[in-house]
Amino acid sequence: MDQTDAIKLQGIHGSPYTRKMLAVLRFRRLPYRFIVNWPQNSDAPGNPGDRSDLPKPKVPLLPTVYLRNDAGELEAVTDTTQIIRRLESEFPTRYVVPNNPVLAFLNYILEDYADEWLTRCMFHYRWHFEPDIEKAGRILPLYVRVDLSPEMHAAQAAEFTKRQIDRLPVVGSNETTAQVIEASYLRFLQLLESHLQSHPFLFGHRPASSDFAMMGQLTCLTHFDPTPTRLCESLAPRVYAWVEHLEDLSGYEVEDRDWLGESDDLPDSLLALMSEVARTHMPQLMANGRAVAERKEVFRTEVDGKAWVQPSFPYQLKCLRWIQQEFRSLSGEDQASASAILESTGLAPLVDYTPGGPI
Ligand SMILES: N[C@@H](CCC(=O)N[C@@H](CS)C(=O)NCC(=O)O)C(=O)O
Repeated sequence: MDQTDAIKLQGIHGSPYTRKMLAVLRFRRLPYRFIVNWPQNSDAPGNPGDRSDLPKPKVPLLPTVYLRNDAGELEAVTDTTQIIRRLESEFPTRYVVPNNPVLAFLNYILEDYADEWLTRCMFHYRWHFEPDIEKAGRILPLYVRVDLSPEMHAAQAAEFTKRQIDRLPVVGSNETTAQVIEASYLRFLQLLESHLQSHPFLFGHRPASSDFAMMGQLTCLTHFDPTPTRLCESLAPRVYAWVEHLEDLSGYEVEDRDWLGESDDLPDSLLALMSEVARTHMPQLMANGRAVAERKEVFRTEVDGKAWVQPSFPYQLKCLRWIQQEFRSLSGEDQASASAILESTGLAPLVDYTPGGPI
């Protein structure tokens, strides 16, 4: 078996990152096998015993993708952003990273915003208001296994709901931040809606990894959880349709010239989305970076001019450093072009700031 064989991907329908990854595989026309539940659970329906030989990831996260390393051995790999980059280098068609390095860098920032900020909106709306809590608690355990007995279903719904609500503060949703998160979701919907009026995707006429990252979070926000779904239906009908559209783009034909051109002025609507990243994701990413570097367990800052407090999160310092590495890997000329865009959208501090010293 080699890399051209179907890629095994383990995940679950209620996981935004699983949906992001599946949509990328479909658009890229890479053959895959979607395994719901852990492969090691050999009693799960449709899960043959030989899957128990699959390697386990260092940190169990959804999705986990099984890929061959240079020695031909299967590895359990997590983190969709990195999996997507690895697949770009292994399969040379229907790329989802723009070929212009400056656009590729902007795409990286928007992907991080979706994966790390929009996911807060997702988790907050899913576990904050009663109708959303009730639906998620009742349905999500059945995504793992539909044939749970009524007793098991009731017990798992209660246990799962409690566990997720207890995790709300960990992802930064609390009484101080709730309104900031909700206002940012409304602005994001309106900004994306406005971009979609003249562009089918963020970077032109073909989808980029940041489109799929946003779509993944939106599968929950606009198509599962009742409160944010209602907001999307009334404020952003194009966004609602776009999410379904991105789910399966296997029949959507693309060419290199479908990316925004190098010489094109970037659309104002894309720049407005970048400014939104500067308004919300950037300040907390930087304050978190400082706190992790100084080994503080909690950080406080202002987001959109309002108080923000949450436990610090080492993974997000890595995210900040990865963004900065992407910037530094650009040529001098591309760095100058990217800097001009960062400057005009308020994002310049993102690459200038180095918590804990230079990389
Ligand atoms: N940055 C990771 C995040 C993946 C992630 O956090 N997945 C969630 C589910 S959506 C997860 O596995 N959480 C741990 C858990 O549910 O136990 C990625 O892009 O893949």
